[in-house]
Amino acid sequence: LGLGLGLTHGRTSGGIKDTFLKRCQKFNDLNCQNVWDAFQRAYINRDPCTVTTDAYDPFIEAVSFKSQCNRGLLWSKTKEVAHSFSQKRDCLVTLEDTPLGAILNDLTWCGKQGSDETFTSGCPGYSACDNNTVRSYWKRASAAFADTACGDVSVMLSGSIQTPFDPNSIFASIEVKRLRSPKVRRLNVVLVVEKNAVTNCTNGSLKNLQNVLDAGIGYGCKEVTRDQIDKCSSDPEIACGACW
Ligand code: DVN
Repeated sequence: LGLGLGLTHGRTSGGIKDTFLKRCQKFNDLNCQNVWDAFQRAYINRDPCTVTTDAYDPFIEAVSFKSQCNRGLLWSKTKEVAHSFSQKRDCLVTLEDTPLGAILNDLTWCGKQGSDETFTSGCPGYSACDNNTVRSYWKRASAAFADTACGDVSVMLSGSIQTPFDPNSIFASIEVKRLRSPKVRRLNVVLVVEKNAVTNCTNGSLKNLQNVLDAGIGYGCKEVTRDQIDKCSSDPEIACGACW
């Protein structure tokens, strides 16, 4: 295993570049070699704990975004259910359905001082340091995605935890702050309640969410079961607006 793949020293730079380019090429309007070059410039030859969100600005610019009026779907602690819905129905779009999210979803990468390579193992863990190469990327990409939101925005939160609106999440600390009235009209919380639900739309953290929303942005919350979401994902006859 790993023979010929350059894995001996934790290097799979061929591997991640191939994955990156393959994913990128699905988006026809991108010059993927330029996009890869801009991406690499953020972290190459740097200590992997010193990559700031700003370092990704040139990459973000190279991958321009369409705005997502009335279709933006944010999520927090609901990664799997949010994507299972957005991948089947085109009425809601997550960051991971756009190039910035799709190209890097589930990948790990970092650089090293004195090297021009991309490493995919031996990188510091997500919470190991503030300016973590991968975490800084998701913060920056999430900010860019939230900036494109307009009209009605949806967010799937989890009813299986005590604090569905977690102040430490990217949703709370980055995305919500960038939703501005009047461009964004309303935030609709879809609180995903499974059999093990511990809370509902009266949850205290959701009160905090309403309090931090920009004045003028409307708010709604609905408790929706996983079954309802799955039914709607798999039945295109159900109008999206009637899903919940
Ligand atoms: O709205 C979404 C989307 O736009 C996104 O980029 O930001 C929002 C989701 O971020 P969030 O609000 O912080 O939600 P989560 O569920 O707390 O974390 C999101 C993701 O960050 C996780 O799914 C993790 O990705 P992974 O490991 O499944 O590829 C990652 N993450 C968070 N904490 C982590 C972590 N990865 C590793 N270790 C951790 N401690």
